[in-house]
Amino acid sequence: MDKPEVLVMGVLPDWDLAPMAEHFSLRLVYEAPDEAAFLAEHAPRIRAIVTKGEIGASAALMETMPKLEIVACYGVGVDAIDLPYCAARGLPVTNTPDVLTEDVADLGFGLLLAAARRIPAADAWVRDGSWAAKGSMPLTSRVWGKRIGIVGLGRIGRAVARRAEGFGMAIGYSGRTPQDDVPYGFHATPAALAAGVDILICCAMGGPTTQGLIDRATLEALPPGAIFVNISRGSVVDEAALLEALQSRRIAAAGLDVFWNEPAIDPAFAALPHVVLAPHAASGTEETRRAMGLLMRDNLAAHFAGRPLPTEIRP
Ligand code: 8YV
Repeated sequence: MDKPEVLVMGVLPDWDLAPMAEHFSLRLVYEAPDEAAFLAEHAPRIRAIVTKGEIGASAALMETMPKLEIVACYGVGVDAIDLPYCAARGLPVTNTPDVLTEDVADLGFGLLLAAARRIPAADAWVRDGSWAAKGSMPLTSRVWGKRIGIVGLGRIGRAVARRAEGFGMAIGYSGRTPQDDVPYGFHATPAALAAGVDILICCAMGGPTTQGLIDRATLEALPPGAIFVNISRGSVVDEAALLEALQSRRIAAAGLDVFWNEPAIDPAFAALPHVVLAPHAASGTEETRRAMGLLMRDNLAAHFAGRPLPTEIRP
């Protein structure tokens, strides 16, 4: 019997592609010189889409695939997948929660430390001879003991909070509802949260319900000298307002892993020396990417074996 055809939307490591190729005919759209022609050729037979958090799957794409049975996401965030379309068509969608939580929180804290303590600038200070020529680098800003506000206290937000506890920080959060199993202060809106913190970190999921959640009012509510970190989705933040706040130095520093329009991000960010940038890499350790790939493949295997899906999204 022919192997089911699977459309792979974004680059995956060989340790995932090789075992998948044993069971599926893989159609790697990212290798196609002419994407439209490639899709037109293969779409009629595609039975599964494998995609990534930042790539997703549009209704227009899925519409061209009459045999599509499942969308498996290599990532926890499914905001770029048209979930209403999938629900209407009865297509299951799976993601890779939990396995990436701690690494994403690690990078959030890493970006915070790098931005506050100016670690990239410190590195440059040593390399370019400034240390020998000019002496000590300019003073930086403390992290431990500060007030941190977490926008979105889900799995990743909670992992950030656990790290913040270790840094002796006063922890507050905003979200849809107060959570009664945590000792942190709840604020109904990001703006209310922002007014009383030194550091604001965005951990909310992406999608229509959070688009622009961290708006101009939120950024203006931050006290002067605050630090902003984003490890969720660029869409959650009013990026024009963020750039203005950074350019005017109202926000003293930022650590950003996600942006609008990745990877062709607004070049204005690269001109800001007090911003530490990462290329949407928070889950990008070998250990976590192996676990994500395994979970994504487990979901595919379960589907084609008629077994319950390990991590299906419930819209
Ligand atoms: C990406 C992510 O999926 O999990 C998510 O939602 O955004 C990331 O983990 C990852 O970069 C794979 O490309």
